[in-house]
Amino acid sequence: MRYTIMTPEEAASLIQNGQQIAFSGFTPAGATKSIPVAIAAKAEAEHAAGREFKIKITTGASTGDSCDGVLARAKAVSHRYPYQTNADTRAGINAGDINYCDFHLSMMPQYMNYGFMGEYDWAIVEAADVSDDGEILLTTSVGTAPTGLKLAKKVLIELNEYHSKELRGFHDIYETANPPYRREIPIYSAGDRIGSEVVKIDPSKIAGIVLTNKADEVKPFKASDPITEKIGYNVAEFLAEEMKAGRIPQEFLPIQSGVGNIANAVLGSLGANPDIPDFCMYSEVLQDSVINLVESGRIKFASATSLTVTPEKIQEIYQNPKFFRDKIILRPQEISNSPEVARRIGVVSINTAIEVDLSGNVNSSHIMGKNIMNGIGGSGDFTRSAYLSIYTCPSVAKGGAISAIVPNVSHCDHTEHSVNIVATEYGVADLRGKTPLERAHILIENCAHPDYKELLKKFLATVPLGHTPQTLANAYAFHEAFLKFKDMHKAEF
Ligand code: 0RQ
Repeated sequence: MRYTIMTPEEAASLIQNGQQIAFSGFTPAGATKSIPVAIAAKAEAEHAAGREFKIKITTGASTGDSCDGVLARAKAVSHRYPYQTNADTRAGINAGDINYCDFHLSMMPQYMNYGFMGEYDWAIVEAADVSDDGEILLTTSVGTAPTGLKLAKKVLIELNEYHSKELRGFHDIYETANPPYRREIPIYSAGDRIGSEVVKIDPSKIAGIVLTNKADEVKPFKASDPITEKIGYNVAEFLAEEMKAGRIPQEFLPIQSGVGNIANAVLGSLGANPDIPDFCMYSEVLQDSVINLVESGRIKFASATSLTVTPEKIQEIYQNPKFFRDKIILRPQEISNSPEVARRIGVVSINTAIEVDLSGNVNSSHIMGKNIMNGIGGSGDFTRSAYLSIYTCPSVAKGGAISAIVPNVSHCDHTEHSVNIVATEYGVADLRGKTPLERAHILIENCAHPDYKELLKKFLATVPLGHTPQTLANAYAFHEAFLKFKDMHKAEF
């Protein structure tokens, strides 16, 4: 190999205070796991010596604890874009120590390309293989890695032998030109391949390679519980009814599904519903449930930007690459999440809400209007362009002290104009074509927890006449009650 093999510490010694780095990784598949640990140690040593040391970080989405976690704990991060799920990073953001900016994930590579993010000193990327002429075989995610590799002045690679070289053929690397030269993205069905199997860069940019052997830090799923199972069942029944009514074609439509336990349960229910035909995914993240359904033949094809699966599942894929290679495609996130493609192929989007208000506005990212949870992720990329946009959530959080159906969302990610369907364990609210007041009644009747129905109706009774059932004086009465008494039941109007 023509490249310099180095230790993580030698790689970290190249990184300077204030530099901007594009790391690979998406929820947290394909994230680097050795160099960031060494950068964090360097930061701690620099701080101990009384010197400043912080870096700016862009990733595809969340990374694992060996990237986001260690760097946050070492206070080594000045800026972080665009989505995270790490508890220490979240705490750093909410304490004002880390400057965070939350983007629609499809926009991240584009903002990098447009120059909106400034210059990239480094791309630090995990690979399964690197050729002497600069062909890089990515691992379990694509995310923003191709863009980072293109834009960065210098590149460091973690060559991770945990990942099989059989991944060749899973990726479809395609980059869009910047306007005014951009053409359509020529994807007309979820399985269309339009790019190359590898990322190609100038090999002279590769400053070094660190050899590793580490699994992705994908957390195991919580066992599904009766509430997530009921939400999944409700969504699957609703989609089956839509098909019977002729509003979804007999061929069915590609599904996008968010991350987490609810999303996993919804997919399990779709797979188990005999009235739903075998289907495709045009999504951003593929979790364990998708792999199970690919194996059983219920999912015919799955397109995404990351394979966020547990070590057991990735080993199943590596043991049978031939079976999976023509059923799974990993794309850059501006392609996996492209609103243009989602609108064209008619994606049914299913994402998770933190809270939904009586008009149908959805908050996916903030707690009590103030603290970030994770970020908007790709939910907005799909919701706004979906054939049918669905939001799911349990009707209450924190043991019932918080109602997910509130008079007014404390932060708005997806407006009433883009949200079609809301499903909780109690039922489904179909908001299509309904007035704001009709939506309020349907959400209370079909989705709210029985303990909150009367309170929500009481709120509605206080609103003055107008197009939207809202009153500024009481809009946040539920949230105020939680902040004051730790219980939304104590809301007063
Ligand atoms: O808190 O962890 O302390 O128990 O939020 O909630 O119910 O376990 O659900 O893991 O699916 O996460 C929206 C955050 C849901 C996630 C969100 C608390 C609750 C719990 C987690 P604990 P659950 P999930 C694809 C699409 C945005 C991005 C997106 C998300 C914790 O799905 O980040 O959709 N989505 N991207 O107790 C206070 C409320 C609450 C609340 C829940 N109303 N108030 N706390 N919680 N509701 C993925 C990507 O784009 C990469």
